[in-house]
Amino acid sequence: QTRLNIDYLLQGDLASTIDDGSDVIRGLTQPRKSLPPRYFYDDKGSQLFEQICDLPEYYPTRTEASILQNYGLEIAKKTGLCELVELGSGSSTKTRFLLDAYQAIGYHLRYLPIDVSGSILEDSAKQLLIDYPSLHIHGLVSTYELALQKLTPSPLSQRMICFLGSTLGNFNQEQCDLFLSNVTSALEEGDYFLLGIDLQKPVDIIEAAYNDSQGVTAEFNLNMLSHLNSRFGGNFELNLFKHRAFYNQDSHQIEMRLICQRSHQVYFKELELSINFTEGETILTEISRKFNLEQMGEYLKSKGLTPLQHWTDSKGWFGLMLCQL
Ligand code: AVJ
Repeated sequence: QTRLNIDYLLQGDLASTIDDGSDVIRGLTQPRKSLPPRYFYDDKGSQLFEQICDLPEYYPTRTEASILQNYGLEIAKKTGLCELVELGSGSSTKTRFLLDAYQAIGYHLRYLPIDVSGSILEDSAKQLLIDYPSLHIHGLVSTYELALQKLTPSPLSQRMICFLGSTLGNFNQEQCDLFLSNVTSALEEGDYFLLGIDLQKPVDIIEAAYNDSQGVTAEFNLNMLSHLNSRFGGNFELNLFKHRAFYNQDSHQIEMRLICQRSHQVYFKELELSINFTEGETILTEISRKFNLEQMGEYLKSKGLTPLQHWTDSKGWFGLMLCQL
């Protein structure tokens, strides 16, 4: 029995209905243009995101990592042996604190990392095999939606779906509702959901995290355009757009945009699509909502996920919530 399997769900027939660019067409033909954040994460974009995680201004990753390091064992003891499913696993760096904890108790884990970027998933899975000799890995290169549909019931143990890094913050309320119903469909009664959320805090701290002094976040934002160029035969010129991120205090969310610097047209060969841009027009590429632990607890409960316990850091900047179906 091999310890590593990777399925490429974005290459099959089923994938053609969700990876056909219809979301790009929809986003760019609206009066207020937007693009789905998942297009940040081609191989280059995943690398840039790793760089973001190390930036001095970008507090979420290291804050969440410290919580996982401090309370990983508590979580592992609480859930017992689990099959670990991780949505948006990326480099799986923070997840190692959980793997360490389960390993310390002596559990032989099955880990299912799910990510849209194949190269980062392959690289990190291979390294995990070396570092965790008893680990079995079944990776899925997939969107969350497709992966959650494809998950078969976990036969031998309970399952825990992990959604770290506050990626839930990328979803608006409607997308959040849909996402959580997909999550609960992939769980059975007694299974767990581990959620990491970035919490509300002073604006200057949040805005600095998305406007770093080295310009990595700007590069990450603009890279979505080169990804779309290569994926759909587009001719976006990156120097015709500028990065902007600001915190909307009414809706408690970072709004990240690309601002068009002069009027021009962009063409996507593979979509047979032309889009006009005017000077000053913006594309919304990401919202990153900042949450409140209590409200999130109520919301999760209303979705059938019972909050069991939550953990935070000394500043109360980031929250980790363990829920049970
Ligand atoms: C991976 C979605 C949690 O919203 O903070 C980082 C992505 N965007 N810098 C976030 C991101 C700009 C990140 N998430």
